[in-house]
Amino acid sequence: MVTVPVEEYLRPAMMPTIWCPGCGHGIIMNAVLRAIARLEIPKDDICVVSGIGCASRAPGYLDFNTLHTTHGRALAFATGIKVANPKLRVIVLTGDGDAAAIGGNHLIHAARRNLGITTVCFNNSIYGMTSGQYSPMTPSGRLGTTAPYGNVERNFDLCDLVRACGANYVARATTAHPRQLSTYVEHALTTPGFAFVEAVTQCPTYFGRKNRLGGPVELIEWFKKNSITVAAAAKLDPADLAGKIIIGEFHRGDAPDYSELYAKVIQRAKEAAGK
Ligand SMILES: Cc1ncc(C[n+]2csc(CCOP(=O)(O)OP(=O)(O)O)c2C)c(N)n1
Ligand code: SF4
Repeated sequence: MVTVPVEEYLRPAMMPTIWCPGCGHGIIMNAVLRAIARLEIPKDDICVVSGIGCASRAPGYLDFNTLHTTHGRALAFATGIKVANPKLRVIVLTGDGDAAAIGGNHLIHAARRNLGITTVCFNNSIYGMTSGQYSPMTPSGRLGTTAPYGNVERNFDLCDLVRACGANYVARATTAHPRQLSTYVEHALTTPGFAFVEAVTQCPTYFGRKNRLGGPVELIEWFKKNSITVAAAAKLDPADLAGKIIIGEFHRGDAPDYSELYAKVIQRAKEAAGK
């Protein structure tokens, strides 16, 4: 196995992390760093943006240009950064609450614009930082602080949503599949346009405990047992997919990147002004 050093991307002064023992967020952060290391992207070319939440603490530990913004608005800040400086590799690290609840509007429009931002959504199916309220990614029937008798809402399929909105790259893996996850982040970083990776992860402190699913090991085992590849899922009846986590690459398109189109607008404006 080839070892990829990621220490140079960390800020030791910010350690230890705020994450609970067994939280999956560190696995995702590691997968992102390994993808960056394999691509040998210079640190100064990267800008990592987050909102608020346990997941959104990740950029604080990373030695790139980083922005820890407001809850739900990571993609709004990232959009401004990318439009102002299209040469930057802009990466958004966000939670399922941050991206799909308060930030849902920004997510659909970022995907619709197909602006070249790589978004990694740390989906632990709950609001971790604020003690376990249900999120738009909490599966129906599951328990949360605000759903003590079971969540009656249906959860989004975030990959379906983002794909339908027009993103060029959409994939999902879990913390039980860290290498696959890292490969998908690498593909996301090398696909022009909006790229989205859903990383299904464990929150043993709230989701695991409230739903009596056990600790981190049991949750990872549960991901392994209940994951099914896109190819295998395509052969099954939708009813047989209830409760399953479909993993794999859902879409790789080549629709024009917003920055490309916007550069042409700038050119046309300059020509019209005789510059
Ligand atoms: C405008 C605003 N509303 C609500 C909050 C409270 N808040 C902080 S983090 C959070 C949810 C975080 O959940 P998620 O994004 O899923 O990340 P996790 O903590 O689970 O990793 C909420 C509701 C806030 N900080 N700002
Ligand atoms: S509360 Fe959950 S998501 Fe937050 S650090 Fe702890 S285990 Fe991770």
